[in-house]
Amino acid sequence: MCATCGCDQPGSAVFTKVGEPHFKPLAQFENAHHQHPHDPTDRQKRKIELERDVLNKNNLAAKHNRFHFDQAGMIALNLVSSPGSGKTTLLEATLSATKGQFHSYVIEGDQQTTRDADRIAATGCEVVQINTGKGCHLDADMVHRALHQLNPQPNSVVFIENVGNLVCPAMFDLGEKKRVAIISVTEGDDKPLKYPDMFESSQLCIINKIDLLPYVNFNVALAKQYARMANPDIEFIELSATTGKGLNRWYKWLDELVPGTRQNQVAGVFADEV
Ligand SMILES: Nc1nc2c(ncn2[C@@H]2O[C@H](COP(=O)(O)OP(=O)(O)OP(=O)(O)O)[C@@H](O)[C@H]2O)c(=O)[nH]1
Ligand SMILES: [Mg+2]
Repeated sequence: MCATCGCDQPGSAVFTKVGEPHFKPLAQFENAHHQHPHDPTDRQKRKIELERDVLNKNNLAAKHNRFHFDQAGMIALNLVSSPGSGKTTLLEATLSATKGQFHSYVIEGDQQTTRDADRIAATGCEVVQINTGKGCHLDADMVHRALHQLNPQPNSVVFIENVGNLVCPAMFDLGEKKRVAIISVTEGDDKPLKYPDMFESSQLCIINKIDLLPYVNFNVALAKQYARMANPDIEFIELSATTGKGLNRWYKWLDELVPGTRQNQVAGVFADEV
């Protein structure tokens, strides 16, 4: 995938063969794979240094973004998940329910197409789509450039929908106030166990598509337990972005983050449950 976050580093991958009988290799092959030196070559070292530089550069750009967000009283949220967990659906519901109650802007990240940006624009919200091409994550500089196009007004909320990927976006700080990891019940309850970096770096975990719980094998308590192993402080909200169940908890969470902007005005949008 990308050469910047290290996911293409052969040295960083660990291969474990499970369930295979152990056997001793024939003596003549025993050292066959030890022909090359163990030290990384100069080329590899340069690549690792370059990647470290890229992350340092990203951290500086994220700091710059955060400074401007803070100065303007803006709240930036970085929505991360695997593809199809429901990021855009949740944003559509949120933007429609909160319309006129606080100013929102959206930055959309996808490899290709403006499909998500078109969906967001249909709600009446201003949106910029970033197509990352071969890239598998947004970085802080992309967000910075998108912000210059959006020019959001002070005291607004900027939702950033990251590229669907539970791995690489974890490494790239965008300058956001909070990172929101979304998993859906169709993905399996072991995702936080298998992709811990994302949950370790997120403050909120939304468990989406709970309307499908009767039909899938997903143990909510176990998923939470796995996420807490990565991050004991992580919060959870269970919801269905399509039926609206649980959305009030998400709106309350937003309210607490954005004091003074909504002031309970949205209470009643989904008055059937809190
Ligand atoms: N049943 C059910 N389906 C949902 C829910 N939320 C989203 N979906 C469906 O899941 C599919 C993917 O939703 P999206 O919102 O496009 O997911 P996404 O995370 O934005 O996807 P990418 O941008 O491709 O990563 C769509 O068919 C949605 O209608 C939900 O709460 N329940
Ligand atoms: Mg989307």
